[in-house]
Amino acid sequence: MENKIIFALDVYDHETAMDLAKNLGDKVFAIKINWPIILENGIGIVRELSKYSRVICDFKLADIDNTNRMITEKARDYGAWGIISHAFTGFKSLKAVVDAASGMKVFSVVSMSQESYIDDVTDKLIDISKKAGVYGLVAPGNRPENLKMVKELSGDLKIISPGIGTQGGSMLDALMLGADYVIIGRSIYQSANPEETLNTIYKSISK
Ligand code: O7M
Repeated sequence: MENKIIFALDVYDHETAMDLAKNLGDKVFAIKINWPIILENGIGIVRELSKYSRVICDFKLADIDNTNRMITEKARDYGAWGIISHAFTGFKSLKAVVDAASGMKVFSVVSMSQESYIDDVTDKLIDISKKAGVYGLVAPGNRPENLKMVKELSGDLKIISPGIGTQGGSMLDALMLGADYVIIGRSIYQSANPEETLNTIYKSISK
């Protein structure tokens, strides 16, 4: 059960980030970074982290097509493996991400780990995600009904699931319900020994 974890590296500090990446990078499927680390360190951190793992830029793009395109091109130029976009801004915006990605994997958010207004339109968001040609969907690992519904409608798209550990979801349940990878942040990087925590998680899952 190796490499089913996407590690959410939501820290500010450069040294902490690089240490975590060096120690855990080859034991996870990818490292996901979000605005906190980029705002502190700049976009160059994508290239630095890419030495240790695939890097997914979780920018949750939610703008018009042109702005989405410009941001996607930057992530690609700095070596990101994947990028995450919202889908609720519509087909044109999402398609702009897919078109600009050229080789990067695009994931779209169709359901969140906390209740939100997109809950009402998850089926439509999956539909436009398919039409736009994304590689995968983001659906919550801590809301089984939502994840189940996304799995039923997802076809052959990959599913990545946050909400595990600190937010209450179980990795095993999420994988059983159809997640291809789970996204885990705090319960790893806030633990006393992140490497050991990761090993313990993998051991408990493989049983
Ligand atoms: O394990 P955590 O709770 O410390 O971190 C979860 C990560 O997943 C964190 O980076 C969030 O921004 C992200 N996330 C959610 O928690 N909920 C969502 O609905 C969606 C995401 C996400 O990754 O979207 C791509």
